[in-house]
Amino acid sequence: MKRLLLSVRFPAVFCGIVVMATLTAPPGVPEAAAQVQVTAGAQSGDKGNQALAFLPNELWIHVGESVTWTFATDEVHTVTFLRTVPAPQIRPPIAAGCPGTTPDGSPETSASCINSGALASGATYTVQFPTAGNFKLVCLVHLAMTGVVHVLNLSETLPHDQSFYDHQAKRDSDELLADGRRLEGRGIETAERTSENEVAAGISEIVATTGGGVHIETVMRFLRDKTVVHVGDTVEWTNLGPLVPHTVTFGIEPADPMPPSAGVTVDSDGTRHAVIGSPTDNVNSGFLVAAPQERVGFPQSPQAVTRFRVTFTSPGTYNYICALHDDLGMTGKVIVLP
Ligand SMILES: [Cu+2]
Repeated sequence: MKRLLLSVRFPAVFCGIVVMATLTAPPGVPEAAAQVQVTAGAQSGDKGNQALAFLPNELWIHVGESVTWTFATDEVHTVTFLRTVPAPQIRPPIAAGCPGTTPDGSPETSASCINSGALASGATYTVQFPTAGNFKLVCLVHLAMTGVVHVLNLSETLPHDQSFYDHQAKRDSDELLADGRRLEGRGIETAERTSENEVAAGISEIVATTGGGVHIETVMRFLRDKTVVHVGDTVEWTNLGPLVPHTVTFGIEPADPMPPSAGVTVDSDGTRHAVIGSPTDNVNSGFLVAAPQERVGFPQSPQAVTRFRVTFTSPGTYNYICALHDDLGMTGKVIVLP
């Protein structure tokens, strides 16, 4: 994968939850502005199972307090508060930011955008909240990875403390990663039932949470990562989940993996199709992903491409990657026998 930004690369450890002691100031001494510590993302030991989630994704703090997110995974995320005043900002592409990034510790005011940029592997980002209100949080990398920060006036009582958030983050991440293991099992079972020529290119699901947010759990793997066929056979890849795009890329990874490479045609059922004659051919499926679905008041979504077919015309070993997730181990091979 081509990193969108050069984030500081810490050792690839799963950072888990940072526990912060709550200090009570002695009488007469003003308390330091309190700070809540939470996490963006969780992953399995092999990185293949990714919870695309703010953990937890609903927080209550007082005016003047701040929230620090630790980016716990090898997969990148952003902490982004798009501008909402005077009108909601159009969601920008990740490369544009909103625009660019804002410094660590920036204040969220609704009138300008806050954006950490794409971070991973133990990096942290803090946002201050000087005014009361409800502030929606998004990740610019992952559609539907959202959360909310409720900022209350000092006269109101906070419903939860840091230890509650620590427990909730642990529970959410355990549940999501368990869902991921179940999804992976389902993908492998499906592969065992279907023909050798069919490969799941990733599998994912959306889980609704409180506060109007959602979590996404995704398996960044080709389920059946080794396929054995004969010359003249066609292999078909299908992305089995929503929202998380994948590619099937042979040869040199293109600078922009979103569009299909030259020579990729479209079958009558809308599936993209390529013919490969040599293990050195450069062929890219382009993004395979289901379209965001319908919303009242918006134009109908176009039918999206979730499948890719390749017909192999000569024997050999054909290695391929997902151009987005190969650094998480999303790779595969097709062995073509005479
Ligand atoms: Cu992928």
